[in-house]
Amino acid sequence: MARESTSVVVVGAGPAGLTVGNLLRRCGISCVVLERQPPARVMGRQRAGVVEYRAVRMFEEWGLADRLIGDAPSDEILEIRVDGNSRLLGQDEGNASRRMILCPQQVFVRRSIEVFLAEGGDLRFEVADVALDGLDTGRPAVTYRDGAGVRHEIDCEFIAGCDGDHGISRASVPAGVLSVYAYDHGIAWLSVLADAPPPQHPLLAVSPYGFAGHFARGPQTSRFYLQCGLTDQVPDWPDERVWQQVRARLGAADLPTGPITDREVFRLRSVVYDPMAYGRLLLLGDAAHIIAPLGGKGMNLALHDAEVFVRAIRGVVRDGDHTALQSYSRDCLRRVWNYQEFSRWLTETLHDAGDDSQVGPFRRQLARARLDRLSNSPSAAQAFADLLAGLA
Ligand code: FAS
Repeated sequence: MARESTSVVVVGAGPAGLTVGNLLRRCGISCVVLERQPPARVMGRQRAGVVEYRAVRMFEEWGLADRLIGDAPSDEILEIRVDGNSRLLGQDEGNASRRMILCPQQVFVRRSIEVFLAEGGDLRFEVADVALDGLDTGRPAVTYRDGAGVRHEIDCEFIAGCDGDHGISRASVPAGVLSVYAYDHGIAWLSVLADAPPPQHPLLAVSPYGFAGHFARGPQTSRFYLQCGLTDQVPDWPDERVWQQVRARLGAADLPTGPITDREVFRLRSVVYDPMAYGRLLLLGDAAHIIAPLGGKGMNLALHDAEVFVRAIRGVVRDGDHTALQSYSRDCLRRVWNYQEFSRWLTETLHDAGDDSQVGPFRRQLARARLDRLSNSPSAAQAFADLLAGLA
């Protein structure tokens, strides 16, 4: 058993874990990042696509924006298309431009790894059998087996559980400690990745055929989301049906298509675990919460948690001040619930306003009134823009 010490062990090298690693290094606090997958798998995961304005500002403050998201395209417009009629939501001229960066998650993760390693970061891929011990002591330890089968033990001051929804961190918290707030939106989506030209702006479409979304995931790559039946499976959606429905729902009969490289059906669900900490283990990102994709907040919540975590650890390790550590969970959950409410509001509005077969005409009219308010009321539009930017 190889034994070593560090200040923080980070379990998981996704957006949360890598941002923790990069910010800790900026604070001069030692850490080891453990990742169970090989580099290619981690850097190839195509998921989120937007770094919200708040996170952009965060990376600017930490001196990392140029290297992580510097040359990625940006936008401050979101297009909502109702029965083929476009409404552009964004900043009015009176506001400083608050641009969201259209940076595919896999690009962000790859650059985060490059920055971390270039600055001497300790990132270990393909680890196995990670186990967390002594969480309720002042000196927890993480054990794992490396690619050569050698067992390692790292004792540390804190563990950052950044290993996603199916990781070992949350599973290491004793039963009964965490309150679980789970919600099934009663909606299923077909998610399609295609080598097709991206939209001019992130696009959300309401139609009698159901919801559709169209997002950039690279210069020639698009992510499409299509509301589908709750019992649908991928075989129910051959290419021809995908493109026929995408064109009908976007109101774009001549939308250019392309080879579909990935497709999956999933149910929209949300879950929050409270508190986001147990002893010296703090949970971050998808290990602590899952949010529906509308609003583009999943990865951005992980980035927010990472900064709150690092500020808390810096307080303890550098200044002996535990104040931020004690409020870590409360400080993260305040934003988590605010974003959960925004994502649920947007999900309900964009689905009720279209295919009302499940919710009925009264809820359909309510949803359409909400969309009209976004277009006709400057204060409603501003509140929406603030949430989209991560400033509310
Ligand atoms: P991640 O899941 O990204 O990373 C966890 C890491 O931990 C992984 O690399 C994993 O291999 C590793 N790990 C797991 N167990 C381990 C163990 N025992 N030991 C060591 N390592 C371990 N969000 C948006 O904002 N917009 C979107 O459009 C969007 N689309 C999505 C589409 C899909 C299909 C999915 C699944 C998610 C989507 N998300 C979206 C949400 C997604 O981006 C997450 O919020 C984000 O990846 C969270 O980052 P992390 O918390 O770092 O977790």
